Amino acid sequence: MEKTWRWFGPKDRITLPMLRQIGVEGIVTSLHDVPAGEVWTPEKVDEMTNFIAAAGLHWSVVESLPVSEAIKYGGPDAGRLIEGYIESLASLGKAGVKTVCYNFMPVIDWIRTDLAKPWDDGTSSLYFDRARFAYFDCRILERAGAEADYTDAEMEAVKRLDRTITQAEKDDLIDSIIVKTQGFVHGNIKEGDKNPVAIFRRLLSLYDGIDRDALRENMRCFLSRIMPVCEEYGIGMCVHPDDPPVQVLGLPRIVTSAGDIEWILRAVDHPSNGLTFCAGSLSAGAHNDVVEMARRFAPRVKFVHLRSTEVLDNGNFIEASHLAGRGHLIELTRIFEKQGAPALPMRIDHGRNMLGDAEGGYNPGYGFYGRMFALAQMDGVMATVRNEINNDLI
Ligand code: DNO
Repeated sequence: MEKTWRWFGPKDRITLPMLRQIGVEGIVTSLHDVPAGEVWTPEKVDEMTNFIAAAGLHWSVVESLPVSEAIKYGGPDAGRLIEGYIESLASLGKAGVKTVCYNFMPVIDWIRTDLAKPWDDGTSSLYFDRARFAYFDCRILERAGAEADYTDAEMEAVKRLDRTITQAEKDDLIDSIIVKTQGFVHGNIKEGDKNPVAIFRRLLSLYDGIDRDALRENMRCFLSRIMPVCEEYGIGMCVHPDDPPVQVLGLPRIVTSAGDIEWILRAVDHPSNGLTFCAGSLSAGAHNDVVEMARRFAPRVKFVHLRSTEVLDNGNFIEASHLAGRGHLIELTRIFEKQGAPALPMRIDHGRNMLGDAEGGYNPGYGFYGRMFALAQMDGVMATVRNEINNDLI
């Protein structure tokens, strides 16, 4: 696999020369200053390509070229927005940037309730706590019918939390769930937005009446329309699984399981319609056997996110060490290394906060030392696996 790194553009405190020093080979980025839904012009794309090339690296993967909400819920603007998406893909194709990661999650991208859950060793990591999420849904968002989506034990925990939670803790929960994790991934809500809960409620209402089938149809339509430009430039689209891979907040989610992925790959059965194998997202669902899924979908995988989780008995999940947990990254490395050339781009996803990462002002999950540490671990795994392959040991 090619060692890539998610870099947030020229304003990122982690610079390209720093990345070269730690062995990064390719860059994963987006045009973070272009608002979601606007066309990526050839000039803007070239500017980024040249900036990266000047540092002796190359733009390996786009993460993400965001899909506007109206495309997902099938609003009146969908046709025009898909045309714009096609233009952006053409700009990328002309510049030779040919792997494009995107997701099809309605309203909210990845979800965590805690951004710095302490570990015994003094580091911290992201965490998802079902009871705290239920609290947000039932008592802060006050979504109609929300209680029905949670177990009795979870609702008991919500009542207990209600007796002790302070306003500051509520604000922190809102911030973690719908603000801090969203803005930097081209999400709907950004830091500084006034009354994020009200904005969020309005966004949820756009999906009234849109169920899984309707969302699937809109995805099929989107993919069918963009395949010709992908074919023309040899672009591989790779959908990112839903994180966590479950239904949330009454919204349909359609990239949660092997069955969902199979549906997408068959709905538009074209080699350009592929998958981002995010082991972290997939492993957070106890229903997913990540190794089996990697074997099954490997031929259509175009990009790999190396991250692992541990799911607890109550369904909560924590980001595990990259060498442990349900992600089984060592086995995945064997599967993806055996694919041979061209090397699949992989990036370390979400490191632990360590050695000052927590105070570094980084986007949640994207500190420097934690990711560098995990990259070194996985680099060692990759070297070991390549040695096994080259010497016919596996
Ligand atoms: C979070 C990420 C996701 C991912 C997008 C891809 O850390 O894994 O936000 O980048 O969903 O579109």
